[in-house]
Amino acid sequence: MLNLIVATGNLHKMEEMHSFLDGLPILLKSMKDFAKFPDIEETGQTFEENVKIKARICFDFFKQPVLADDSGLEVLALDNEPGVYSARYAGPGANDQDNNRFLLHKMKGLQGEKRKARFVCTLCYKDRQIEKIFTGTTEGMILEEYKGRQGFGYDPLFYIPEIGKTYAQLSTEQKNAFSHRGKALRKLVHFLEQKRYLALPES
Ligand code: ITT
Repeated sequence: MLNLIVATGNLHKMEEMHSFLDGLPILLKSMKDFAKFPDIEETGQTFEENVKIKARICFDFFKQPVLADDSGLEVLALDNEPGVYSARYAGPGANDQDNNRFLLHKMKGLQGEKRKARFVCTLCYKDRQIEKIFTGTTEGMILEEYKGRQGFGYDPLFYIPEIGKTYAQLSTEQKNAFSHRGKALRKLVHFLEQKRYLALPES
């Protein structure tokens, strides 16, 4: 069994990871399951810089294998905003609703192709020997109105033309099948299997 501490305070990310990794020999805990956990400041300019900061601080604190996730939305017509600022787009302390409203405001008047966006998820697995990055992206469009009630963050505005639904109209399992996070997690699992970290005990 691989014991993995996830360097996140975002319970929605945890739920998606739990659902994706269900049935594999991985015991997943959020760092917030522990009485003490490190305070992490995301000072990077890119998803990759930030995910490494999270993984390194968490690994140095717990000295156990860790997984970190840095993710966000990039809108083409907004020069890839909100990007690494996705969690705090409307300002410090902003919640999902504030951020969605602010995004709609910034995109007012933009039509058609100008509403193209993509979600990016960068994961970092780190243990004593290995530090490895996995990235997944999903292309979509930003709607002018909310659709769906599931998920979190920008999910009700992120529409995937391929399936005619927003992320928020999908169950966790369905979202994982299409999402940026699901794609990055698939690469992580493939890597861990190749390294035989997920080898089942011989019977
Ligand atoms: P941790 O740093 O503790 O993991 P966080 O929510 O602050 O949690 P990030 O810094 O990676 O995480 O910011 C990610 C933000 O991007 C998140 O708060 C959402 O606003 C957005 N986001 C990322 N993945 C998303 C998804 O699957 N659906 C909707 N919004 C998402």
